Amino acid sequence: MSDTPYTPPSTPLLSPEVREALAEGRPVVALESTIIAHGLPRPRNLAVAEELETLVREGGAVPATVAVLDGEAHVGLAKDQLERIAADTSMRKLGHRDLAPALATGASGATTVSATAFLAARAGIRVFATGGLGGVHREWTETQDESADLRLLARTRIAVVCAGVKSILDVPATLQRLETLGVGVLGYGTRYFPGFYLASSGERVDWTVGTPVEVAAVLTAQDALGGPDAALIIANPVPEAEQLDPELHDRVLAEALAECRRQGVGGQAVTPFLLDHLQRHTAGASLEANLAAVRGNVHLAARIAAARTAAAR
Ligand code: PSU
Ligand code: MN
Repeated sequence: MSDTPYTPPSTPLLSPEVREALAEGRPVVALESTIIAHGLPRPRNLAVAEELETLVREGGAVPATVAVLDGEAHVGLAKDQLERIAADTSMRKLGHRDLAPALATGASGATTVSATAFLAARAGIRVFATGGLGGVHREWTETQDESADLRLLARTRIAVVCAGVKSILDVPATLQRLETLGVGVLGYGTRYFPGFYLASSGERVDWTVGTPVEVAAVLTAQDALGGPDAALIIANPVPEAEQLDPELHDRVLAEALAECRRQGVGGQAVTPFLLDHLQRHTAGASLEANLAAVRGNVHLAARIAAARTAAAR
């Protein structure tokens, strides 16, 4: 870094399409990029990234994929920018605490749920779709590994459509932490919290909704209350027909956790390591379940965003 004073860019940069849609009060859905750069194998990741944007459009909203490129935070990517995120193996993984150093040093990276939610909310986007949130890891008592996603969501008013939290985590502990942090959780068409690769984690949720209009009403109520400035999680299960076989899931996950411990993988590398291990040891079946979940979430998020803007008119 040089001695010249740092001049902040007007951040984040909105793509022309996203800027226009927001200015006109049209529905917009934020998408994260870590799943593209670090959660899915190349070259399939690019096809998926493009498919997710198409699904948002089919659901009646404008997609806004978020990433940092050459020190600029982008909300809404052009085709070549999306291609770069998918192809460039040097893309970093950026949580919200990494944004300032990335901007100041001209770095490029994919944004996690925490960085994406932060930038999207700052841009004025109210709905965000992802696969599974980060959370409290199973080894928490030894490592204190808890995803930065949770605390950021505790102070960001955005609706996050997800298939629960990744099943590699301690799900009951994560739900407990969400309660402590005051983050609302709605089951979409279910009384159980989804299990990411599995339709159910076996844990109950307190609130169940059944339509995008009902979700939009909760967002409206949150706005009318003037708070809390916390996220609302819309937990949308993967269809049972597309879930991973639960026995296969439990067996391979146990192996993945043991291997992670044996190799001493830590910090930011833990989540990509576990997801990759599951993919390889289920012959890709975990990948298909992951994708089915993400597709469903993205499509539902678009319908929620559309219902919300329709209600505002
Ligand atoms: N969901 C997926 N695949 C992923 C992730 C989520 O289906 O790769 C990413 C998200 O970006 C999430 C991150 O924010 O994993 C959590 O990483 P960590 O546990 O290091 O905070
Ligand atoms: Mn972590």
